Amino acid sequence: MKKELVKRYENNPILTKDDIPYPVETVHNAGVVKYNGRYMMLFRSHLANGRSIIGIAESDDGFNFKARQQPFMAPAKEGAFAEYEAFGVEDARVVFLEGAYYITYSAYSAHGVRIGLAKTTDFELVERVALITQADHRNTVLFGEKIDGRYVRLDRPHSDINPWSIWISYSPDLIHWGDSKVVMKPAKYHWDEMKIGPGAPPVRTDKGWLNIYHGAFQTMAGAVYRLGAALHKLDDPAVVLGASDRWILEPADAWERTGYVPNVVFCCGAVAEEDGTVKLYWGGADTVMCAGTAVIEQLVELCLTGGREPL
Ligand code: BMA
Repeated sequence: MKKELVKRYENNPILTKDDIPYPVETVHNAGVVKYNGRYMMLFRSHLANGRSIIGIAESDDGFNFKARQQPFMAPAKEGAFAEYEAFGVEDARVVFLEGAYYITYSAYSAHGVRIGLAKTTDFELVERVALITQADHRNTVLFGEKIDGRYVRLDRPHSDINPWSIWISYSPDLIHWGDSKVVMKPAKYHWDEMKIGPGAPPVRTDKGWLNIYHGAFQTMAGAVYRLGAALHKLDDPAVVLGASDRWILEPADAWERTGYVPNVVFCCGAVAEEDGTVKLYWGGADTVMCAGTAVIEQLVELCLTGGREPL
């Protein structure tokens, strides 16, 4: 029998548009973090105009979520952010860092897509901090601690010469970023050959930072989005210690295979538990939210077994 690396929760999908108290078309690509022992989920929803907002749902067990009455983030109405969020806010990742919860999200506008950084301490008030990339960047995840005195992020710029790869950047203040360097590229004729991008904020393990990333493969029926795993060196995450040759999750359930965008599993959140497991959260077909559990040690071993060169 094929080894199941990610065990799907038996009652998937865990959140759908029918659970949301205001009109939305989809519920997907959510960042999840623990706050005061509870799980906070920041999920993306398409509105019926095709643009996205971010809602919030809460849970005691990480599987049964209840959405709040009001959205959490909608495009800013004034100031510098309004111009760059006019087409919507998408795919939030959230990480606890030095006493606050930082949210990186995609800000869409006529100028392209760039990354916004927002902050909350109570999941009631959310404060915009800065726009931290130019266009065309998406999928930016912050590490939950400073490394060698600097803040660190993985991100995913795009260019024709070097399509959709994973880069690393550093910052003294979370606002100004630089020293950027490519760390992982799509692999030729591999399940992730079309594009790759960071998924959940990296999970700290004793052997390295576990990076759950997404990869896309172009087929005659469109792209298939799957999840993979890579391990980055703890004190120098620009070094990829190993990357799994095989995917760890692919679209299989009916709600992952059909929906707003068919054949997509897309991860923006992972919560490491004290028992050595990690809860993974992914959008199914850009339509619903799903969850599953994996054993961290198994994912780490898979990365270290390697088989896929990072560059
Ligand atoms: C990517 C992003 C994600 C989405 C995925 C599949 O390019 O737009 O938000 O989940 O495509 O449609």
